[in-house]
Amino acid sequence: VEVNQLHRTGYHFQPPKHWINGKYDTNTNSPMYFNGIYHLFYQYNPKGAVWGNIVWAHSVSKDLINWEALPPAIYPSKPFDINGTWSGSATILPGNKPIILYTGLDADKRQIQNYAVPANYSDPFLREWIKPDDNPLVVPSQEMNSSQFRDPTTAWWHNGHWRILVGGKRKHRGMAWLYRSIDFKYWVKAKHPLHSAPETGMWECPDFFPLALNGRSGVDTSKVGEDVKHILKVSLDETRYEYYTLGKYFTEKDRYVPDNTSVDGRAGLRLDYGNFYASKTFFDPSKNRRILWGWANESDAADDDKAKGWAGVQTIPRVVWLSPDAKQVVQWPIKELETLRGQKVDMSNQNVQQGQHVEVKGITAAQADVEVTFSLGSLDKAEEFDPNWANLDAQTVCSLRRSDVPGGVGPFGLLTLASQNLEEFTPVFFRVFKTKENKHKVLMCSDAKSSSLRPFNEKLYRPSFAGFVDVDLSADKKISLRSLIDHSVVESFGAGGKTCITSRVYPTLAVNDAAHLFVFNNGIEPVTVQTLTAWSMNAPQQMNQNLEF
Ligand code: DQQ
Repeated sequence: VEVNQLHRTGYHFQPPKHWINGKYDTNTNSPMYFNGIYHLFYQYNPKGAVWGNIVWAHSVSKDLINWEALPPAIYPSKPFDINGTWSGSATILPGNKPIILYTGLDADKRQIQNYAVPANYSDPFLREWIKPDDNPLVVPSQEMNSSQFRDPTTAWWHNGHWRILVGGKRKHRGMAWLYRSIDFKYWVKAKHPLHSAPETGMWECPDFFPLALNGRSGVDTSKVGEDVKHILKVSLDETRYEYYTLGKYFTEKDRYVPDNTSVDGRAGLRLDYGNFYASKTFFDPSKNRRILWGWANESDAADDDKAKGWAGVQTIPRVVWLSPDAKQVVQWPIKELETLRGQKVDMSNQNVQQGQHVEVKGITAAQADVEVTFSLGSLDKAEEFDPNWANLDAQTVCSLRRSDVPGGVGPFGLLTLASQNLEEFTPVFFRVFKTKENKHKVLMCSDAKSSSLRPFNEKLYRPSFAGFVDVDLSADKKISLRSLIDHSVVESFGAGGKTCITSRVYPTLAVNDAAHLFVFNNGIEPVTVQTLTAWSMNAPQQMNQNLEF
């Protein structure tokens, strides 16, 4: 078992050690801020190595980095949730009163929407939650499939009514069912869903929120008006990826219409092009920001998870805001993460020629934070973007042009979790293409294919995750990359957070002190590492030392 613990993360949120004799499905339920404390609720199986028995595990923190585990907040106990307490969201009601909406599975295994409230509002940690007997609040209507109706959102208030979305599907159409209430108790289904899209299947964990058109500050979930744009994010059950659209929320009709630059379905934008699912955002009024949190489940087999006694990590919380052109969301790890930075090394004006890799020495490369800016002399040698690829997604293009395939401008980037002689490595890199219209197209990849020497016949998912990066390199010919490396997870942020990719990997050689970090270039055009700073990352502390438990 010792070997398997090599992949346990050092600074990402995982359920605490003394609870690890089971399988953890840490799909985010509902992050929330209340009276100086952040709460994370997550889906957790306390009983065994397979998915099931889902309860709402509960952890609290003062800084979103150092966590303390509390007893589960919600677990099956009443007729309206006896078969399961599934995902949901928190809302802070007027008078500073938190309330949770969650999906219960009743005796007939119907998915119904319930509420829970704190037993004692003056307990700073809100340890105990009550599920009143007037539950459920919302049941599936005749037209609905009662096993495809779940994951209520945070409520927003407008013009005398509270509103929530519940995820669902009709035939193969993904649905964001809309409900309204005056008193938060009596809910009425709106005639039309807020939004829906064909051929997307069940919409799990919908999230609907506004972002300011100017600046990076977050706004309350109920904010509407000309100075915000709305985002609708959904998690697709069948394909296990998420996408989001940006659009306009027409409050009179209670309809959301995505912008024409923003599409539903397979070609949609993603908050993260890697292993990232069931994400949720919340507004943090203490720091005026909107924070996004996702779940990165395992890429190994169920037997591996049983052997290591745990599965699933939370990504580092990210601040989200709108790009200046309002065409996408931009993300960056919360500032508080920097308190874990330890030993630091720098590199500057380092030239990297085709075929070269340069080691970044002096940090714990298995547990690190790296920020780098690459500068390119010219884009002239960029290889042509094959017109046959026009309908391929970025991931497929990356699998055709991996980090060891030489190019014109790029591939260049980082080799993370690399063994000394590169038997194993997870490259995170850019490749610049030229299109027929003489425009540049930038591909960012985080490729798990070469991440582990474990045989390919083993059930280890090693995808070449990738996304395009919407940047114009022609002006300053620079692009930045940040990677959070943590034993079995690499979370990367391209071009200041325009394209984000999380990979889960399981190296056999590149572990602990035997893991290395390199900068590399496999393109004809030389690349300069203008600046690079890398830090060893410390482990967070158990918070009860500071929090007087
Ligand atoms: N898992 C939950 C559901 C949600 C899905 C059950 C997301 O509520 O739809 O644990 O992973």
